[in-house]
Amino acid sequence: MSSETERTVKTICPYCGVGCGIRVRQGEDPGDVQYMPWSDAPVNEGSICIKGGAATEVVDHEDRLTEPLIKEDSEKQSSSGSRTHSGDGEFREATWEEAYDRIVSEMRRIREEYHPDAMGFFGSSKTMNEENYLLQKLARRYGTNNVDNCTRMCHASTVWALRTSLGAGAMTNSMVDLEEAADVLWIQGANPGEQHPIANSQYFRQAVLEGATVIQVDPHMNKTTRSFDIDGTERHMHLQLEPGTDIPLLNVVLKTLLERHEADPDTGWLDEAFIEDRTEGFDHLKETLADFDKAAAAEECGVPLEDIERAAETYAMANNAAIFTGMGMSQHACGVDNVQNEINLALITGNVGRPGTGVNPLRGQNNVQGTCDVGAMPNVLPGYQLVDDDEARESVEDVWGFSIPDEPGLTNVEISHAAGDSIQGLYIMGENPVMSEPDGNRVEERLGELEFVVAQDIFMTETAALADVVLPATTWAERGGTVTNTDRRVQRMRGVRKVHENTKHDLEILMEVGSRLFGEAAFRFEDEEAVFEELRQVCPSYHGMTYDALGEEGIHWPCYEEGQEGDDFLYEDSFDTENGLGRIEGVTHQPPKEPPDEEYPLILTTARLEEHYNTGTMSRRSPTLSRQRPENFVDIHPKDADRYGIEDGDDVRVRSRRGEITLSARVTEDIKEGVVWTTPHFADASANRLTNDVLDARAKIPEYKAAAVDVEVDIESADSTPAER
Ligand SMILES: Nc1nc2c(c(=O)[nH]1)N[C@H]1C(S)=C(S)[C@@H](COP(=O)(O)OP(=O)(O)OC[C@H]3O[C@@H](n4cnc5c(=O)[nH]c(N)nc54)[C@H](O)[C@@H]3O)O[C@H]1N2
Ligand SMILES: Nc1nc2c(c(=O)[nH]1)N[C@H]1C(S)=C(S)[C@@H](COP(=O)(O)OP(=O)(O)OC[C@H]3O[C@@H](n4cnc5c(=O)[nH]c(N)nc54)[C@H](O)[C@@H]3O)O[C@H]1N2
Ligand code: SF4
Ligand SMILES: [Mo]
Repeated sequence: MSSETERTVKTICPYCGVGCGIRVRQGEDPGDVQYMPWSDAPVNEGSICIKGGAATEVVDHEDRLTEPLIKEDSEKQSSSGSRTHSGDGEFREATWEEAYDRIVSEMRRIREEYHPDAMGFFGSSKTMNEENYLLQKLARRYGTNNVDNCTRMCHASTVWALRTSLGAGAMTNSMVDLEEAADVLWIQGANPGEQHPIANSQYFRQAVLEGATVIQVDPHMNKTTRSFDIDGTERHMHLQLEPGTDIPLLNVVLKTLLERHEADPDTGWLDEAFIEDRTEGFDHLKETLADFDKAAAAEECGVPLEDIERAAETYAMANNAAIFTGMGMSQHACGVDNVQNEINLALITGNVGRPGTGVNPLRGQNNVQGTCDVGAMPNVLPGYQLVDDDEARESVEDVWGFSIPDEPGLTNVEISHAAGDSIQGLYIMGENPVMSEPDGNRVEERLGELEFVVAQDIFMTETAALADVVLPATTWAERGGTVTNTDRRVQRMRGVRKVHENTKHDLEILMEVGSRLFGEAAFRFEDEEAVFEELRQVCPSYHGMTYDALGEEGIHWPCYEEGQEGDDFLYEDSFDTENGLGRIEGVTHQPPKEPPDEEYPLILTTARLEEHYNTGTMSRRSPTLSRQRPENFVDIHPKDADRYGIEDGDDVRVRSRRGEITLSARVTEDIKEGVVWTTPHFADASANRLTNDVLDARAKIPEYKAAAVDVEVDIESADSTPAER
């Protein structure tokens, strides 16, 4: 029975970047919020993965933050003039007035006592475009470009390579055109079967059923591998390489194609016309590979040379071949070069600028694409306009009415590392760096050195626990705005009523903080649509979009003029680089920065599970999701397990130079010998207690995918000696 208090809205799943449409129904009780399918949603047409279906479970969770919180001790010390460190003291409930007062006075103090660059701001890819737009505007009005978001830990390297070599830091193609046109899907360092399940089932698997071949390059066997074991088809190859050997593997591919072309120029191993007309740098690639030893490289990758050659031939012979690239490529100290080598492969074979081709990062969070698009990064303003480009900066200043600092700021990991030194205050909206950044022990220690931390979240996270002020935000289901999915589709979210009266929408909080700090003009908006109206003025690729035009289908960017439909694929006639050419550049092997040695003989790599999500703040609280996988585990190869006397299910201690965790062992041939594999989802055995915080020099992304570790049976929790077992 329906009543006036019941409401159903069409919105977007809050988990991954696929951007599936769902409906949310609210009953008479505000906490009664339920998932319902949206059968003609543009991306997923009603299909949903386990997370989408369970998304509403956390909206009315008993752990929700419902009131602002302030740390007592830090409050007292601060009013007495002595400096405190975040993490000290107990929380007490506070009014919003008190919380805002404290934020405004501390942010002012830090600016006066130090410098605007002593504050850092973390945007959130779990929140809307409008909210991140306002957060980065707030940072810049404060006087700093120290603003970043989780893309830094995610696809920063991919974005760097794509932007430099092709023009835009986003998928070159879209899921629809890939499914329709691609005959080879080259999936390297991505596990869409678990991380982008609807993209995998709805688009990739469909392409395979219609004849496409999949080449998967991953050290781990996973649900993606198994999803292409389709009866009667032999169209799946898995190149199970050693972590961190993607450059040599792709160099074997590139060299194979150069050799085939030289021996037989008519077969079309390379696309000579495309190379000639649309690219630069081909000679550099040839020089780089002139003395390259394929057999030695294949050995280093741990993959038979013939398999790599066969994969190369399959890719080159496709009419249309599409590359998908994920964290296995991006999260390395050589992340930019990893992706550059994929770009090299696509360019020399002419696989860009048509449906079913390209280099396609499957973006992670529901709104990581949008958070970057709207400028929540230290080097760019909305629309990827560089902060150090005078003309671009001035055009944004004209709309904003204040000046913007012209030097790029610090990235989020750099901000954490500088905490207590050049950084004294941090405003965190919807991120959990204590668990998500590498070398979590160091991050926790550094953040503890800060004088002032605000955390704006829906739950008390491991990071919020260190804050001086915690602000309770509403969840995705309770508010409206726009998000941008992995294939650049900007879609509207719509909310039902608030579950907890005293929580506030992220946008409302930012408007209030901005207005109190800097006066009403720049930070007061009627609603989220009014923010979007300003956003599209300063973000060229969103310029032609309006809430009305977005409707229920959304629009792919770029959309420069009202009425324009947006593009399914990019670069049909030229690239968005300065000279319009795609940039080829040969790259050489850069092994992981922390190689295994006698003390730490195994390589640890970390990745994700279908049932859990990033730092688990939501998925660990969802009964449906946490039931499937209640705790963390580590995959270890049977031969390694034998050597260490480990049996399946044993508790083991995994140690790196930075920390240790205890978790249960899963003895399995899914992983290569010499490699162990675990996840960052669980607070009590977080992978990031172990990971190495070395960064890619350009994109500043951490090397989450390779660190040296050792394992041992946890004697205390083992109930028998190895001999008895
Ligand atoms: N269920 C679920 N879905 C998610 C998320 C989640 O936490 N859970 N998170 C979202 C986010 S933020 C993101 S960024 C995306 C990430 O989605 P993916 O890019 O798929 O990320 P991962 O699972 O971290 O890593 C992908 C694969 O890289 C492999 N790998 C590890 N080391 C290497 C290597 O050196 N070389 C190669 N070639 N492969 C390697 C891993 O074994 C893994 O299978 O997923 C999004 N979707
Ligand atoms: N070892 C290892 N570590 C990794 C990775 C890896 O592969 N291996 N992957 C990295 C990647 S790709 C990423 S993207 C990062 C993710 O790193 P984070 O972004 O730090 O992780 P999340 O768990 O997604 O944190 C999102 C936060 O937003 C909060 N939140 C949710 N909804 C809302 C809302 O509406 N408003 C507000 N204000 N808050 C909200 C959640 O409760 C949570 O605290 O982790 C990185 N860390
Ligand atoms: S594939 Fe991603 S967006 Fe779609 S339902 Fe699953 S988690 Fe949500
Ligand atoms: Mo991510």
